[in-house]
Amino acid sequence: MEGPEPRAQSPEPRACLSLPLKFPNIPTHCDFAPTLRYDRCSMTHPFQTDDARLPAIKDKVLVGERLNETDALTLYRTGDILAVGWLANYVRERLHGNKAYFNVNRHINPTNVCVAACRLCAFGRKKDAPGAYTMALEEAFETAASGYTEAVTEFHIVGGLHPDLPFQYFLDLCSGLKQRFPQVHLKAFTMVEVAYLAKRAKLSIRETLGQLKASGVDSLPGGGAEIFADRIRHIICDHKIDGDQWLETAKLAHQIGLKSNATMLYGHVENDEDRVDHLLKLRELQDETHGFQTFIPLAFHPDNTPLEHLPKTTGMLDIKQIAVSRLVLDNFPHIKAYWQMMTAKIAQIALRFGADDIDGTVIEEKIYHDAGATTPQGMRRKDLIRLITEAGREPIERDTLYRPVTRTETSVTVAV
Ligand code: V47
Repeated sequence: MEGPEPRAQSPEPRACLSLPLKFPNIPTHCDFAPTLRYDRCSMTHPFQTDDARLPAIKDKVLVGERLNETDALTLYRTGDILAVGWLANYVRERLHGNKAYFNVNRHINPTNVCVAACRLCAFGRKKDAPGAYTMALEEAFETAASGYTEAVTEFHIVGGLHPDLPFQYFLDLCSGLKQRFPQVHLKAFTMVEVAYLAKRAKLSIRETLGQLKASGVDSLPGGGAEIFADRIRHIICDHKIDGDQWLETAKLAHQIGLKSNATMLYGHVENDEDRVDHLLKLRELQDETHGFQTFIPLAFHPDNTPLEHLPKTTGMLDIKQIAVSRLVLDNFPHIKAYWQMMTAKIAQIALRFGADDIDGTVIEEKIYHDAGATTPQGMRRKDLIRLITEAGREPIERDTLYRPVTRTETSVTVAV
């Protein structure tokens, strides 16, 4: 029988976690004690496929050999999702065993005013359009505080490309948040926003990133990457920086010590070759910088966008996208099944098809909900734990840098 050695049993499930007393309105003990419902996930069944192209890929995966463009295209095109899932799960367990990560975070979108008018987007508005908003700094600080009840460890901050807000607004936003919430990690501004801020402030990208870092930015989210191929970018986001500029900005961020994530928007007008090209470009940059932490495939949500005639992605494509990403991005530590985007149910299944992370509590998601997402806008910590536990995985609360977070009755501690 082929496959990994049977794994040692993981430790017993931890006792019920407690929450800090300094946050009112929360019971001191959560009412859900994680129990593992299924046997732990050691893969006892052999690899099987009736697709003659897959055994050669399996041989590479088992010895840790890098997959090439043809392999990646084969993985997209095969109908044998279970075989692809077996391979992705093998890699996922080799890297992370039975652990599945989540965090307690809050999204803050300071403005939805955006000059870009991307066809993929339902969130951005012109300055005077109905529904356009821009938070005053105090309002942004209040928004941050209103999601703080579960002792958030991360603020995820992204917004539109506002034509008038000065660079100083963003620096003050970050320094103000750091002052008020010193222990919260600021994962802020996509490469697209950074490039736009640099242009408006007439600074180099490196200088812009340096000033953002000095004001409190700790890392960058992965948004705005979409699909790097020009042909597709012209259709879905023709006013954004191009793929090379996105990659160059990420490289500069990594060079000054800021980690980042990376995304890929799929399920619109791209084809398999475009997806593979995107993954290989990310893999190439990661070989150079090792600055990416997590890859997050994002399923296109067409509602309320100029592309709303396009069909939504299916569960099968979402799962396959996770699995192929895990297999091709061999130098990315983490693959995230973002539950808000793919639904909690599919994200849970993805934990057995290559994903090791499901993102966090989020609290107030706007970008996907403007585009028709039917998921809740946030999830409680205990529900994330339940989701992971019911997938037979061991829930690990992490901070943005994947350090384990421990909660006691009086504190939240990050292992450094
Ligand atoms: O940049 C916008 C995408 C991104 C739509 O780094 C859309 O941990 C689908 O990047 N349908 C923002 N996608 C979200 C994002 C993200 C989310 C969660 C975690 C992290 C992380 C990053 O959402 C945008 C764009 O690529 N997007 N509109 C839409 N209609």
